Amino acid sequence: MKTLIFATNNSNKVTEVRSILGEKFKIISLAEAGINIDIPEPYDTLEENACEKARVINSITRGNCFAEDTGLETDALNGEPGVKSARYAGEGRSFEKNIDKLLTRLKDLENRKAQFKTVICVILNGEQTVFEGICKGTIIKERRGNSGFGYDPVFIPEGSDKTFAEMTLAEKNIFSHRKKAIEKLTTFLKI
Ligand code: ITT
Repeated sequence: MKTLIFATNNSNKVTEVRSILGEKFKIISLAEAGINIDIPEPYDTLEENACEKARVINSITRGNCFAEDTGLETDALNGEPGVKSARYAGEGRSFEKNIDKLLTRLKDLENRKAQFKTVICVILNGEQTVFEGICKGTIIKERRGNSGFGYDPVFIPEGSDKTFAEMTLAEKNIFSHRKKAIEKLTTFLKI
């Protein structure tokens, strides 16, 4: 079985990607690789940040790896929180405070359309390639559900009436931005 290091400190992402890949290939998280660093996300685009994370880990391990950067983009707020999704309400990176801020900013606005966008950057034998996955949907006014992470309790994907937080992982994977990006990665890796 092929193995790849997943350059993330977000254990929810690791769980989701493993559930998407099944037995196709083995993911090694940073914790499992014994790497304990806060990977920088200094740029204004998801692609640049995903590639920065992958490059940092590639330069430490000298091995094949991938990273992803994900953002929630709302129409009414011109793409906010976007690339700042993790730190929307400040450096504490609190999922709860981020949702509170989003709901406050969208209060009284009629257009609730939004999309999740995941950009994956893989470095294979020193070469960098990028893939994207998008999931369109709407932001509801109050939280529903306890599964998932981040903005899942307020996001309903197109084609469903449940929030991501009301779904099992398998259900989320039917719609998910991350699933779409990972499928492109597996096609590229021919596995
Ligand atoms: P790494 O950089 O270590 O991978 P992170 O949590 O900082 O972890 P991002 O920079 O991609 O990852 O942050 C995106 C934020 O967007 C994340 O912290 C969540 O709040 C949110 N997010 C990402 N994917 C999500 C998903 O599938 N469902 C809900 N919220 C999500």
